[in-house]
Amino acid sequence: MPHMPITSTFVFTTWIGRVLSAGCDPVPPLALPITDIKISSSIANSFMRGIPVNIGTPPQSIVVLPWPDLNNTSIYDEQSNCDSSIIWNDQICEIRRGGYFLETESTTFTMSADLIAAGGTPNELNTPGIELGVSKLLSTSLAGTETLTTGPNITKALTIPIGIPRLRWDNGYTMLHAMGMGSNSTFLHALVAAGQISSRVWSIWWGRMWTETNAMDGSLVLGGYDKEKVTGRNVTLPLDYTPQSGCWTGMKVTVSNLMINFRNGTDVGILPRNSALQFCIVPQRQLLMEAPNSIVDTFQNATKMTSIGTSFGLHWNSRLFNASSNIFDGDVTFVLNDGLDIRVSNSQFFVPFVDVDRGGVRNVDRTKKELVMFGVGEELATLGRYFLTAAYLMVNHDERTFTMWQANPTTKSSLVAVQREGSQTRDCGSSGGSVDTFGEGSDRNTNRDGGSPVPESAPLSTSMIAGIAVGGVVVLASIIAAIFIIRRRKCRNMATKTEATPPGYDQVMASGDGFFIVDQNSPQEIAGSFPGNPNKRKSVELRAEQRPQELHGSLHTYLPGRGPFVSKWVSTTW
Ligand SMILES: *[C@@H]1O[C@H](CO)[C@@H](O)[C@H](O)[C@H]1NC(C)=O
Ligand SMILES: *[C@@H]1O[C@H](CO)[C@@H](O)[C@H](O)[C@H]1NC(C)=O
Ligand SMILES: *[C@@H]1O[C@H](CO)[C@@H](O)[C@H](O)[C@H]1NC(C)=O
Ligand SMILES: *[C@@H]1O[C@H](CO)[C@@H](O)[C@H](O)[C@H]1NC(C)=O
Ligand SMILES: *[C@@H]1O[C@H](CO)[C@@H](O)[C@H](O)[C@H]1NC(C)=O
Ligand SMILES: *[C@@H]1O[C@H](CO)[C@@H](O)[C@H](O)[C@H]1NC(C)=O
Ligand SMILES: *[C@@H]1O[C@H](CO)[C@@H](O)[C@H](O)[C@H]1NC(C)=O
Ligand SMILES: *[C@H]1O[C@H](CO)[C@@H](O)[C@H](O)[C@H]1NC(C)=O
Repeated sequence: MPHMPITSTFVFTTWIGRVLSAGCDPVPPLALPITDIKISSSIANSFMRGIPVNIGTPPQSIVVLPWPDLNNTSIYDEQSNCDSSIIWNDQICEIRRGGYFLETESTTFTMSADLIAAGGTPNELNTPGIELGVSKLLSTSLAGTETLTTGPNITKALTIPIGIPRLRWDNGYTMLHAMGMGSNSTFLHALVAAGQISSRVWSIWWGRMWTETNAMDGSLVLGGYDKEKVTGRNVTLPLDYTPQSGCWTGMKVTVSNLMINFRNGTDVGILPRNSALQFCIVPQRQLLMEAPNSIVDTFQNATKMTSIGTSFGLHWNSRLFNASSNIFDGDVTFVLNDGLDIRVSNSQFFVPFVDVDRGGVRNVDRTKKELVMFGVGEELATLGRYFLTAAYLMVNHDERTFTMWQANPTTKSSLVAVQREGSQTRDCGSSGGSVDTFGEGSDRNTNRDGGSPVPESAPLSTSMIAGIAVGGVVVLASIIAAIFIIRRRKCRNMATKTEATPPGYDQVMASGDGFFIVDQNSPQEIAGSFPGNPNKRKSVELRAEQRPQELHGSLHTYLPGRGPFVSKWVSTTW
C-alpha cells in the first residue's frame, strides 16, 4: 500500500491540528494606556503622562514608566530624592514622581533585608550613559514585596519585589516610578507566572502629545503588540546588552541619514556623507534625541532658526525658540540602516514649553517652542519618547530581539499575542485573539483550519481505504489519546510557566522567601562617594549662566491641561 504513508500523514496532521486547537484558550495580550493622569486630586491640572498603577492594600495610585534598562521596579515614597537643582520644591517633586507610595499605609508591603532577598534580580547594568546611580540601587534601596494591579483587565493582583530608592540615582528629568522591563524583568516574570500573559514580550507607542487636534494616548502592550498601530514592514534586531554595544537598553540602531523634510517637498540629509550614527533607544528619556552637538547645530542651522535658550522644564535640555519667530514647520526622518524610515511629525519634536510650577500645576506655554533635541559629547546618542510617537517598538525577551515599525497613529486597537517560536501555545490561537509566532511559515494555516493544503495523492481503491481505516483507527486512537493528555498538561503549564521562566521563580513568588544567590561580581559598589549631582554628565554642555534658575511666575501661562482626569485609576474598586 504505497499511498498509506501519505494519507496517514494527512489524516494525522488534520487530527492533530484539531486536537491541538480545541478548547485551549490563548492568553490574550494586555494593553495599558500611556495617558495623562492627574496626580493630586486637590491640584487642578497636576498631570503627568505615564501608566496608571495601583499599588498596595488599600490601593494607592501612582504613575509608572517602563524602563528597559532595569530588571526590577523602583517605587518612590516620600523620601523621593528629587534633585534640588532641577526640582525646586517638594510639591513639584511629588507631581513629577507620579505620586508617592506610602509603604507604611499598606498592609501588603513586606519588607526584606534587601532587594535580592525580596526576589529582585541580582544583576543590573553599569553601562556608560545610563543613569549613574543604577549600579548602586540594588544595594541601597529599601526593599520588599508589594502587590500591584494595573489596567482594567488585570483583575488579579501581582506580587512583585520592589525597591524604594534611598539614593538620588536618576537624572532629574525622567522622573516617574520606574517599572523594570529588562531582560530579567521581575514584573514580566510575575505576569507570565500568574498566567496573565504567555510571553515576555512588551510593546510601546507613546501616543501624540501637545497637539490642539488629534492628541492620542499611547499604549504599553504586554505579551504581544497592537497591529492597528503599526504600518509597513518591520525591522527585527537582536537585543545586545554587552558593554561592547554600549547601549544599556540593548536596543541599538544605526541611522544612515537624518533627513529634514521641508514643507515644500525638499528633503535635506544632514549627516556627513558615508557616515552613520548609532543610537540607543531609551523610551523613558524625555526628548526625541540626544545626539552629537554638531548634528543638533546642523539641524538648527539648516532650518534657519535661532534658539533663545535651553529648557529647564519637563523637556529638560531641549532648545527653546520664540514661537512667534521663524519656526521650522517640516518633519524629520530617521533613515535606519536596515531599510526602515521613521518620519517624526513636526508637532512631536517641536513642542510647546511645558513645566510643572511650584503649585504642582502643569503649564503649557505656547509662546515658546522646544526642539526636543540635545547635543551630547562622547556618549552614545539616544532616541527617547518622542521617537516613539513615530516608531512602534516591540521588545521580545524570549527571543532576545526587538522589532520596530513606523507607527500608525490611531486610537483603534487590535492586539496580537506574540509567542515563542516552537511554543506549544501557538495552536491555541484559532479563536479569539490572533496569535503570531515569529518565524512561522505557512504550516500554521494548515494547523488552524484543519488542512487546507491537501497533499496530492493518487486515488485510493475502496479496499485500500478500508485497510487504512481499520489499521489507522487503532493507531490514531492511541496517538490521539496520548496527545490529549500531553496537550492538556501543556496548556495548563502554559498558564503558570514558560520555558524562559527562571527555575524556582514561581516558588519565590509564592513563598516570599528569597533563595537567590547574590552574584558577588554583579552589584558593584561605586568606589568613593556617589556623585552629588547625577545630572552632571548631562549638563556638561550648559554654561554657568544657563544653569537651572528659578523661573518667574510670569513665564507660566496658564492653559487648561489637556489630559482628562481618569477617575477609574484612582478608584480602589478594581
Ligand atoms: C478588556 O477586556 C474586554 C473584554 O474582554 C475587552 O473588550 C477590552 O478590549 C480589554 N481592554 C484592554 C485594555 O485590554
Ligand atoms: C537583567 O538581568 C539579566 C540577567 O540576570 C542581565 O543579563 C541583564 O544585564 C540585566 N539588565 C537588563 C537591563 O536586562
Ligand atoms: C533572573 O532573576 C532571577 C531572580 O528574579 C534570578 O534568580 C535569575 O538568576 C536571573 N536570571 C539570570 C539569567 O540572571
Ligand atoms: C516582520 O517582518 C517579517 C518579514 O520581513 C515577517 O515575517 C514578520 O512576521 C514580521 N513580524 C511581525 C511581528 O509582524
Ligand atoms: C524648499 O525650502 C528649503 C528651505 O527653505 C529651500 O532650501 C529649498 O530650496 C526649497 N525647495 C524648493 C523646491 O523650493
Ligand atoms: C551653525 O551656524 C553658526 C552661526 O552661523 C555657526 O557658527 C556654526 O558653525 C554652525 N554650525 C554648524 C554645525 O553648521
Ligand atoms: C518673541 O518675539 C516677540 C516678537 O518679536 C516678542 O514680543 C516676545 O517678547 C518674544 N518672546 C520671548 C519669550 O522671547
Ligand atoms: C533593582 O536594581 C536596580 C538597579 O540596581 C534598581 O533600579 C532598582 O532600584 C532595584 N529595585 C529597586 C526598584 O530599587
